[in-house]
Amino acid sequence: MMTDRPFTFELNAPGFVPSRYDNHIRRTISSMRGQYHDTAAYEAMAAEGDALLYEVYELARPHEAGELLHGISIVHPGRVGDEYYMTKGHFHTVLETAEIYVCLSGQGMMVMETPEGDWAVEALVAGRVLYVPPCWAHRSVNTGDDDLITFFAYPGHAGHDYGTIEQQGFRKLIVARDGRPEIVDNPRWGEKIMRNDE
Ligand code: S6P
Ligand code: ZN
Repeated sequence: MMTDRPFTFELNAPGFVPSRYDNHIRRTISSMRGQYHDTAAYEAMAAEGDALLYEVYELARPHEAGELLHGISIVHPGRVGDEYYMTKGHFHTVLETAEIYVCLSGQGMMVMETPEGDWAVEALVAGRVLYVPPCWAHRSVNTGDDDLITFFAYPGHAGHDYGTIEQQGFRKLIVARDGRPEIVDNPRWGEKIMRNDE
């Protein structure tokens, strides 16, 4: 087995962009079709151009158990209708894999749920560490006026299952009510389950 040497990198650049990274992922409005509950607001915004909603800087490591995939996630501030800019969100393909987030800057919320329908929302503020246990899907939501910046690390063999969330979203949405973030039920959640029960 090849043994890598230890390495370091800095997060000193403006906006916490890592001093070294291997992948820079940019997710725009067109990659979020079907994710925002206000479809009219979504279509109006998408028609104006392909706005950048969030970015991820990844350090490439082998996708193997024992490795830790890690990097910086930056969700820009903004809204589609009354819903804040957010990541797609996902379960890990290997469901029993955890993830750790450290909030470096900004204000937001991590929306989480399990396949059994249990849910949790934790506020993200600079200096706060969030442990996402195995089996919890996770989505970062920027509820502030500045970038929401987090450092993340998760097991190399975890993989990403986006499809489950794409089908019905998360159980809870974070929306602006009188200028403040509020947790509300996602009207679309459970549709699939109801159909399956018919
Ligand atoms: C990966 C980890 C983060 C997200 C990033 C973007 O397991 O949770 O790196 O990839 O925050 O979110 P998403 O849902 O588009 O991958
Ligand atoms: Zn993850």
